[in-house]
Amino acid sequence: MNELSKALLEGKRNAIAKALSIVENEQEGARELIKSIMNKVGEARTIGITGPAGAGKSTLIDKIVQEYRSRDFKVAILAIDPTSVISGGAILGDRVRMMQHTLDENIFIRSMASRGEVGGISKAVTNAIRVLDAAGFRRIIIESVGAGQLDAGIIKVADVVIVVFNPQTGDSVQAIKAGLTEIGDIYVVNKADLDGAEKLYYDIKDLIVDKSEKIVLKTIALTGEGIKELIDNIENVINKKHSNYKEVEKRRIEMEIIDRTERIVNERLKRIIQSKYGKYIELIADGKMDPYTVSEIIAEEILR
Ligand SMILES: Nc1nc2c(ncn2[C@@H]2O[C@H](COP(=O)(O)OP(=O)(O)O)[C@@H](O)[C@H]2O)c(=O)[nH]1
Ligand SMILES: [Mg+2]
Repeated sequence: MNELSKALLEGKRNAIAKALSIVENEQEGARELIKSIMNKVGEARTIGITGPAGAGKSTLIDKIVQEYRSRDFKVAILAIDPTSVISGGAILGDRVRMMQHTLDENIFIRSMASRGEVGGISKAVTNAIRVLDAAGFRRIIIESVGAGQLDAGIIKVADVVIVVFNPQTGDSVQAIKAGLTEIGDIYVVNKADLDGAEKLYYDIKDLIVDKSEKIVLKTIALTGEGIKELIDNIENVINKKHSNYKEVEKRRIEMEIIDRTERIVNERLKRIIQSKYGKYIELIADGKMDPYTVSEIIAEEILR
């Protein structure tokens, strides 16, 4: 085990930051790092928070972090920036930003650029979670804006998914469009202090798919109202999944391995076809063979 892994396991902040950069950019050393911490992970649980911009996710996360700290959890936040241009600070709530500058060793905040690539970001987030897990963080909050496909990739790595709405912007209609009513374990109608919150609450209850398992709550992130109940519900979901957590984890690892293997194989495949199968390409171009047959022949030969 090298210096970096050691310092990471001790929870040293600069080591955490460095390790996150390495895995985020798949830099040299990423493999060694992950390899050296794989037997030190498995305790952290992840909470994905998504929903339209302006719903109050960052404000809510400020309060969630405070509540978790009062329950003595080490908490980390990964803020996924879908545009990748805004700096990290801009998408985080004020309180969290302030907390980052306090000396609380038990809070760690990081923003990650998504670069608009679904596979890339889920891989980076998966490894970032491992890094934070190894550093001793037990709850990891992932904030991302509810933006369709990209979001779905991020959500797959979360143990609990929270979808946040607010009554100001006709969220219920937007929610269906973005598929947000399918992915949550917990739905939060935030800004319950504003007009329309009650109506939105019932709308969401109607809209969500698979109602039996779903929880709908109201919060006022500004004042912290409803936060304790929210955390209680998050912990309930975590405990329910906990009994067969290994199975949950195995399914995720399976997806991760398929994704990584696919990439390696695709790269090789391209080169093999370009170097070895030019004759078939010509035959197709000359109208002497068809692409279906050629692809099957090539696949048979390569996989044999
Ligand atoms: N009235 C009211 N405003 C809120 C509440 N929660 C957040 N806001 C405000 O909504 C705006 C967007 O909040 P933010 O947390 O940045 O939303 P995000 O884009 O989902 O992260 C900010 O001006 C917040 O102060 C709430 O419970 N009630
Ligand atoms: Mg935000």
